[in-house]
Order: sequence, then C-alpha cells, then structure tokens
Amino acid sequence: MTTWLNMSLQDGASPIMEQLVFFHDHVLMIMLMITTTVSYMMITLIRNKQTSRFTLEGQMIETTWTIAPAIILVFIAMPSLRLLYLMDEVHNPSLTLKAVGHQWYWSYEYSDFTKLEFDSYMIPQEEQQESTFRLLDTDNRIVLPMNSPIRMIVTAADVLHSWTIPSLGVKTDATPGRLNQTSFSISRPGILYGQCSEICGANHSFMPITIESVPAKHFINWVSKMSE
Ligand SMILES: [Cu+2]
Repeated sequence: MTTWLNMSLQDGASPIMEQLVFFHDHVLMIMLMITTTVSYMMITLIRNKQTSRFTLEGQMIETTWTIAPAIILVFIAMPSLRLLYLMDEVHNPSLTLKAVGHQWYWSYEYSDFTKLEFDSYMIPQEEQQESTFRLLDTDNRIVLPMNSPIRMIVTAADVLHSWTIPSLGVKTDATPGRLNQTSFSISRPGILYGQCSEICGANHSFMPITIESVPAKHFINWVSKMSE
C-alpha cells in the first residue's frame, strides 16, 4: 500500500506490476534524455548571439532530427505493446473470482465453490481498531492464494464502478450488464489495498477493496471454513 511521502508507484505484488514499474522508469529515462537535450539547445540558443551563413541551413541535421524522434517512439511503443498483450492474456487460471460493484460496496462470488459469496463493506471510522487503515479496510476481505493465476470477472449492479488494486497493476471497469475479465497472480503474501476508481456517486470514496494473499494451504482452509 501507499505510505507517507511515497511519490512513486507502489511496489509490485505481481509479475505484471513489476514489468509496469520497469516500463514506467524506462519511459522516464527517455523523457529525461529528451528534456536535457532540448533545454541544453534552448539555453544555448538564447545565450548565444552569434550567427553564421553556414548554420542557417543543414539538410543532414534536419533529416536526423526528424527521424530520431520516430526511432525514440518505437523504443516506447514496443515494450508498451508487449505489456498490453501480456496483461490481456489469461493464462489457464486456477481460480475465478467475480466482483460485483454496488452503490457503495463490493460483493464477491467464488464461482468455483458452492455458496461462497459475501459483501465487503468499508469499516466505518467509529468501528476502527489500532490495526485498521482508515477508508481502506473492509469487514470481509477477499482471500486469495498466492502464486496461482487468478481470473477476475468484474461487473456492476447499478452504476459504473472500477475494481482496482494498484500493487497488482489491475484496474477493470465494472459495467452493469457486462462482464469484464482480467487476470493476475500475486507473488507474495500480505494484504493488498485498492479503491473504486470510477466516480460512482456520493460514497464513491468509501468502497475499498482488500485482498488477503495467503499460501494455497491456508486458502483451502479458509474455503472449507467459509462453506460450512
Ligand atoms: Cu464505485
């Protein structure tokens, strides 16, 4: 989760998010190169009063600085497309979780098991404990096994919502009458936080998402306890 003074992205908790962080840094490096070169050129142009009839035209350099940006764009587009298709792929999931957005809470269905479904409301401020994160914790957390490919099915019951976990690199629109699909695998145990990311009404800010990532053995225990 984000803590104080964190100006960057959250640490990746899934392979995809790690790749997204790398891509973000890669694009920032290219931007830094361009900004440095352009500001150097602008500053020298402003500070320099000299001119020469030989520098008024230069076919070679003009061709170069027309083609160079196109090549730079390819260096951004290629890894970007690679990530786009990697994120779209669903790799033989071992579990399916369905999230339904409501005004203003999420409900979850583990469709691989019978009668395993629940609502997940934010813990109100009055009921907070020492360990609760304000506006981020829910009364019923999603429990998911780590290191296993998970398929998310996202939809909504009333208005548009968006199911988001920043540390997993997942953001899927929840649209009434439509099933959206995304997939991820969590690479470590822990609690992951997210919030609805589509302005969905008065309590939009108060429908957080909490995932408890546990080893597969613990997950099976949880499932058998829940379906009793
Ligand atoms: Cu919402």
